[in-house]
Amino acid sequence: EYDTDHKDLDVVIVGAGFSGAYQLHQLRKAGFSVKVFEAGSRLGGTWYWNCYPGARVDFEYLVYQLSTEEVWKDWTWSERFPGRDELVAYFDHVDKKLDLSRDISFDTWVTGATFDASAHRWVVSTKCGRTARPRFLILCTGFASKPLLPDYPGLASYQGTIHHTSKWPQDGVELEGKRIGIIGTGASGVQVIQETAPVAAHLTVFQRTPNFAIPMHQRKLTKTEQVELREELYPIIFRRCKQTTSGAHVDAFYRGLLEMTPEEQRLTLEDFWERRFLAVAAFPDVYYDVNANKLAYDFWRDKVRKRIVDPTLHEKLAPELAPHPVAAKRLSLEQRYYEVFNQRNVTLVDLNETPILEITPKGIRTKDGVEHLLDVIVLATGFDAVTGSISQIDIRGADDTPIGQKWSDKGLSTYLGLASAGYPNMFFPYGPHSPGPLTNGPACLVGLKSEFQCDWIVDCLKYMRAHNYTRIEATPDAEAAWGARVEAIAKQGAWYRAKSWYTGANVPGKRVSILTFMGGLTLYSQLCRESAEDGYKGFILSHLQLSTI
Ligand code: NA7
Repeated sequence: EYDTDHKDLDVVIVGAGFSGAYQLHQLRKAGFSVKVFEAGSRLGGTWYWNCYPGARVDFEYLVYQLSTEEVWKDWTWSERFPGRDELVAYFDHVDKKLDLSRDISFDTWVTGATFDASAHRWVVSTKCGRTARPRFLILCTGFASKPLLPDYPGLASYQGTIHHTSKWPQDGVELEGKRIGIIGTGASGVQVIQETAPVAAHLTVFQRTPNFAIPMHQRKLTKTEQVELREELYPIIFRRCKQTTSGAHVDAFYRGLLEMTPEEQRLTLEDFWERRFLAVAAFPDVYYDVNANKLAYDFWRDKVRKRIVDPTLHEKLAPELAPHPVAAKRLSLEQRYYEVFNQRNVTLVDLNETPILEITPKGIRTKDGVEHLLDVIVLATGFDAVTGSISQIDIRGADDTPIGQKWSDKGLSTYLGLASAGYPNMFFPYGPHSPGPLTNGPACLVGLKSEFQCDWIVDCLKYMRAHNYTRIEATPDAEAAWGARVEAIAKQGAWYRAKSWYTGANVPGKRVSILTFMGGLTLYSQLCRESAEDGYKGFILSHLQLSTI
């Protein structure tokens, strides 16, 4: 039984965060009929779900927004790095300006999609029973929508309050005066630790690997920045975002550290630490050369140690030797994170010395026999990132293989980080093998000259409409070549030398391979454009009638 409304749809989009919202707007403008299925109750994607205390974007407001003029013209940000509530309010503004909600079905979790090769349509099913048969399926599911939950014994017996950061209750959790335990010190952990420490009766941080966090330099925006500079500056900034490797308005990379004299190194590192983008990771050789990486690490370690009063904590939070190279994991930005550990109500438990044995009804028991009594446990344990967002949906292509199975049996394979062979008429902006998760998200999705993903997809669909094509599918050869390119770029850097979500090594049992295109946005957009200009080279396009003969 198909929803009559949705019978002849051109496109179903899954997810209504930045990519889903923008994709919907652009496709509608191009005359396609589109519906969005969104699991949350409101627009915002990751910003709807991640409502834990302290959640905040770690890209600057200037670039972390849509460059669509009707949206930015009358929106005023308050802080340099906006918090979650401000981002959700921004999405309400986006919704109002672009009139998106009328085509979005909220509280609608997509369970599966199967490609009907006889009709060149997807059959999409949802938990609430809604179905649709669109020509195209666009997965705007983000890179962090499948939480990674630890499987400690006794988890179900815990009688206090326990939540993963990305599944935090929308109406909040009482934290004031509570004994709080936080497992995980990634980006989410750092933020929730900073926010919780001032209000907790006691905070226990369970750390496995120290975070190499760098200063956020957060501040309120001035009136001039908010209003007067907007008209003048934004168009320049947005144009600039399309020309940098990171999709931010400033070049992510400066000169190599090893090209400088020791004095120059020191002055430059100090300067970047105090005010610039990426701080110690802003130098290209940090990614490729162990000596440059060590210089950056030593500088970071010495800076951080100065902020921690108890010398026994130095080795835990900023060890003498780096446990993995700087920037092999995604950098986190902090605001007084290290000072938290100078507070009397905060304890750090090093899980390498005393691993967690079990969760008890009252708290967490570690290997030294201590039972840490806790009213609230926060699981800041991250995600089955990038591929997990897609493979958690039962997506079956032309030969009925679930995409998760294809990727776990044969390894991750995509073409241009946008499509996968065997899954026709399906695209995934901001997904596996694309630069998305490593760059400024909105810039990766929005292109002024159709360089980037969502606009590239709109152009592709327009091209197909103009030529009466009804099916597009990446070829296995193009996919193999893309995979080899993504792998070769990644191997030049340090990413395989840390266990992180960049490679899937953070998820027990997950096949380890680079999940993200590490070559930067400029190269990526050039390669996507070349395929399009060559009649979508690497894809096979066909007509329904021809293929059914
Ligand atoms: P991350 O960055 O993957 O961090 C997860 C943290 O949780 C990290 O410190 C992990 O330690 C720790 N972890 C994970 N599983 C366990 C178990 N079983 N026991 C103890 N500790 C554990 O996720 P975030 O949510 O912080 O950030 C994800 C991205 O979202 C981030 O990069 C931003 O781009 C936004 P580990 O380091 O693996 O030893």
